[in-house]
Amino acid sequence: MLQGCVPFPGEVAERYRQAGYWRGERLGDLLRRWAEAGGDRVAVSSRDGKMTYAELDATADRVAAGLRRMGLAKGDRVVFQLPNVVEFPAVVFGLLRLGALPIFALPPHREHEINYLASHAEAVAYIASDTFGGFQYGELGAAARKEAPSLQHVLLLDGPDDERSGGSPASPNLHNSVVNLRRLLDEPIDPAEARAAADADPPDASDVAFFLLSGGTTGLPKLIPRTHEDYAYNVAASADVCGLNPSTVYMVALPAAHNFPLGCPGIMGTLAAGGRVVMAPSPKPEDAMAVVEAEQVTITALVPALVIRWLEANAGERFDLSSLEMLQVGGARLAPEVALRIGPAIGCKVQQVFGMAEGLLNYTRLDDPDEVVVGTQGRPLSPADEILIVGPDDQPVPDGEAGELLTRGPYTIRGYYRADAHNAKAFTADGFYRTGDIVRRDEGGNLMVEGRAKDLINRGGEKISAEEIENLLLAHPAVREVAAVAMPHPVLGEQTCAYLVLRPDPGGSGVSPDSNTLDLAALCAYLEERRVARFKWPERLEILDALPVTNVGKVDKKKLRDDIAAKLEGGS
Ligand code: OOB
Repeated sequence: MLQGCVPFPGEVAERYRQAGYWRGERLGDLLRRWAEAGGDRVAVSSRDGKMTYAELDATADRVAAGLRRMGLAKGDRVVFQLPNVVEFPAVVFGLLRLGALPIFALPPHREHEINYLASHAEAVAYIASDTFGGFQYGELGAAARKEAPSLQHVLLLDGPDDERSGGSPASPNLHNSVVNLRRLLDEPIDPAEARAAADADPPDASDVAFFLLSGGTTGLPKLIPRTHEDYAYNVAASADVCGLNPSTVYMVALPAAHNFPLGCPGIMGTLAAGGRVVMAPSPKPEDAMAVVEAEQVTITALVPALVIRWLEANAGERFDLSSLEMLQVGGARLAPEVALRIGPAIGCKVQQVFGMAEGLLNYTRLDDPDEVVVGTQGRPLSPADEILIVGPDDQPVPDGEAGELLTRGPYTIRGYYRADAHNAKAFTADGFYRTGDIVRRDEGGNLMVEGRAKDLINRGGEKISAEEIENLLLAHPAVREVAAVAMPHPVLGEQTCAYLVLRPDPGGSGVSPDSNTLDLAALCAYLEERRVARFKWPERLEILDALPVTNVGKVDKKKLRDDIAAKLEGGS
């Protein structure tokens, strides 16, 4: 097991193997099996191209072989920021075969996040698209290379190529250069040779396969190490519960690197079932619905904010969405009123998914009655998922009452990567993960998410750590105190409101003389200068003389949340 990760205890691992949850499967080998079964069928497509199962398998080998020639090896960490392109699965499976560990960053992440990931994990490579959504990701690679001495390779899909003048990926002087990823994907090398190179030094099924990012409640995002066999189970069980089969056409509308579209059942579950994955360029209603119509999509996953946008865009009337059998909704609270509108407007079934990158997945089932699908967030995927609902004393609350959800199971991590101090708080001594979600359970075992004990803002499914924003804003010379809280938003669910106390005498204390005029635009400019992902920027600023505190002296965030909700309610 990689240093800095917390392994499952030996006897627990043994139990999961005995019970058949873990089958000693490596994700890279699974693709071989799927390719043997699927062959010439299309595995993945986008408006830019497609790959059959056989092509996906062979391309993953070429990527692995090319990366190995560049010097990458088992256990190396790779910051991975590809958007929803048709090459996404091939590059991921290439890394998985090599045993190199992608760290799944999201397209909106900028230098602040990427530099941290590269340094914290001592990544050796950065992989992204050259440009996407008008942004040049090469800049992030170059910046990360300055920040993280470990980072040797920047691979950009369709980007510049330092070696274009005749070199090959085999050339050792590729170190410290920018490489066009396309060259690895298309390298004319013998398939058997590529396969031998891909499989030369395979990882163990119990090894970490990749890192997902946690929404994070502390200053910086935590890395979530998922193993080959835990994720193989996550994917297979999810595909099963969602009834995926060879006629499934799954559209990736959310960022492919997020756990939900990646493996719940998502891309990997669709491939496991022999179906077809369609990469949508964006989740915007017009773009995504045109893809549903053109590709005869049968299932997709959205966050509630996007569902609302689809409904507002009159999805069902403007596009033929009759192929769509099921809409999975998760990542944030789905209001029952919204859930009820989906069937009539879009003509498909709804499945609520309450999941987390750390592991535990809850799904409403395909044959659940309407009141369960509309009114609950489903029940655990696995019979081996252990659920505790506890009060502030960590003792279970009486049946039917709300408390914090703790969980343990065959696909839930036992610790974050390189985070000993945080792990001591985020996990109980006997290995339960403290989800920070306040839930209630009905007699059927279905969970209802009632609130949150953790200090984060859930902006349409994108998680923002309040502490991270507070630390950033505290570094501003005009800011003395700050509290970031969630404010209600009709579509996104929540947005960030920053409450600030300014320094009394900016002039006298040596800070910039205009700092007492601090407004939202100035604050956002400040965060932009620090290259912080835009979704984390506060969308409202409130200036106070002092922050309210509780009787133990902590900032009273509940009071602030109530204050901003009341202001919005009152129209100010
Ligand atoms: C998914 O994963 P993350 O890691 O981005 O966020 C997890 C957190 C949960 O702890 C919970 O606070 C919230 O997001 N959440 C929900 C929810 N699904 C997630 N809150 C209310 N209702 C829901 N249905 O968000 C994620 C991972 C895999 C599948 C689906 C979602």
